[in-house]
Amino acid sequence: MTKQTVFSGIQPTGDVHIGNYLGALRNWVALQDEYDTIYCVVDLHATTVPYDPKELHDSRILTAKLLMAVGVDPSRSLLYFQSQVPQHAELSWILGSMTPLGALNRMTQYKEKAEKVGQMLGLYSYPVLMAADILVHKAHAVPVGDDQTQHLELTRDLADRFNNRFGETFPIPEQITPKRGARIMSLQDPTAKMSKSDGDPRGSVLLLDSADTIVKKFKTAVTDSEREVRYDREKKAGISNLLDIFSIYTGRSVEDLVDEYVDAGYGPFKEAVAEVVVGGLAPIRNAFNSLDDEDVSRIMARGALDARTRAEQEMADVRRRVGLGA
Ligand code: ATP
Ligand code: LTN
Repeated sequence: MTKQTVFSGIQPTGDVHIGNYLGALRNWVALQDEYDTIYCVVDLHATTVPYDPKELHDSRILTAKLLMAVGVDPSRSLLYFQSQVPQHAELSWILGSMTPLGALNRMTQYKEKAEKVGQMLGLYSYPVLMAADILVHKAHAVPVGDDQTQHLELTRDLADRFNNRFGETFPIPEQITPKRGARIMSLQDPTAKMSKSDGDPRGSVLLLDSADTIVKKFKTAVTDSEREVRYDREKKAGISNLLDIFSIYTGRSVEDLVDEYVDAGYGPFKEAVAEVVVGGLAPIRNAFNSLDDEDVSRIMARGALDARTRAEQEMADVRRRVGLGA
């Protein structure tokens, strides 16, 4: 049987943090065994907010390198830069003509970002380009954190509209989110998600942070004024977030961890969480240090070549269906 296709993307907007890893990237790695996996550094998406060209350029390679360091294996997954495969932008245009403005007006990510950077067309149509990323590969499943649910819903809606109008073309893609870790919160504001664009760098633990930095970040993590370590996402968002992270990194259940740490005090509890995260990130840092930028660039160029060939086959079919065939 042919394998089903998995597609996902990450923006090269800065350093990758454990939220990205626990919510999405560890699934990217795990899915390589069973699926035909296609992963993309979505650099066109990164141009929808103000940026510095030199920084974007560096960030693309850094992100690609980090993906390889966490275990995305270019011999098993197709890995490339979105801007090097023009079929993404082409399909985005076609889907744009089928996208009701009402759907885009509801996007919470747009509202939040537009408030910071202004109402821009690229930012507004960002979810249409994301749908095109997924559909240009006829993907069946998309591993992402839960902040992407609304975008995935639009993707499914557009696939469905296209299929109804032009005939069965796209599978309706499923979202894959982990049971625990789908939304890791900021260490400084446990009511907001950990984010690359968070103003306060202490809120995010980066994959390449040193052991000292990680320990400091956990030590200063915002919690609450009680003493008891227990899980309550509403009343104890900070502690619950730390328990989630602890549980994922140790493979132990939250109940088990609460049993052990309920009366330990927040200080020793935070130290224990920091220790397992430091241990968990060490292999990623070692792998990162052994990668060479030029090799990474070569691998990405090769990936773009293969991705263009695949995407062009799908686009030839799409063009024919919509009346733009050769
Ligand atoms: P930005 O802050 O620039 O919007 P980001 O940190 O949200 O960036 P993205 O590149 O947009 O990162 O996302 C990459 C992947 O990581 C997506 O699948 C997204 O859902 C996931 N992700 C991002 N933040 C978190 C988080 N705090 N918890 C779990 N998953 C997350
Ligand atoms: N919107 C996503 C990044 C993204 C993506 C995609 C994820 C762009 N295109 C396609 C999955 C599939 C984000 O902000 N995290």
